[in-house]
Amino acid sequence: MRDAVTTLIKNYDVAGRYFDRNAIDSLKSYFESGTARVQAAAAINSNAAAIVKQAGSKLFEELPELIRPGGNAYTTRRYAACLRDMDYYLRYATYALVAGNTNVLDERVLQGLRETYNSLGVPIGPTVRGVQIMKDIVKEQVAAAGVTNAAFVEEPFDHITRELSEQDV
Ligand SMILES: CCC1=C(C)/C(=C/C2=NC(=C\c3[nH]c(/C=C4\NC(=O)[C@H](C)[C@H]4CC)c(C)c3CCC(=O)O)/C(CCC(=O)O)=C2C)NC1=O
Repeated sequence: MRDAVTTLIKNYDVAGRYFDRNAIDSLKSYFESGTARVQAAAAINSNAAAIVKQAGSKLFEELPELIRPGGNAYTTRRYAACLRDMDYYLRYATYALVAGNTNVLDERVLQGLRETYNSLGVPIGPTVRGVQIMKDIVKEQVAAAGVTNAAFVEEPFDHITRELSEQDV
């Protein structure tokens, strides 16, 4: 599992080079956004259950067929599994936010996920929509907590969306 700093060190070490101007700039920007990243994570943590619940309600309102007979989130067990997945995405997104790097998502969440979803018939499109809805709620919450310049909040959610949507080659 890597973060913004260890990733940079790894890349420069492989080349046997001292940090150059680009490296210093990216380190600066990571550390300058550090407090805001931690504040954003704190704002998410204290509202996590509500964020997941709200995102789920909005998703099922938009796509009610998911929770009707024949829908993948139909039955209490599958409904709960769906919200649990959303909770995983949110929790790991906060780790990635603090790390300034999406590697933790690749290693702990996304690896093999598409195959699992495909074998269980979990629809990817609606899952992606759920993640996007959650991103919007998170952005509102983080802004409401007074964190400015929080554009970095989008990154982990967009990464999940991108990786899940990726077509097999
Ligand atoms: C921490 C990393 C991690 C992830 C990401 C994860 C996902 C994950 N989601 C699963 C199931 C599931 N995932 C969903 C999710 C949904 N169905 C829908 O219609 C919606 C679109 C969507 C919610 C947004 C559902 C309904 C199941 C149960 C499917 C089934 O058993 O038939 C399963 C199969 C095993 C199980 O049911 O627990 C896994 C492994 N597990 C992990 O350990």
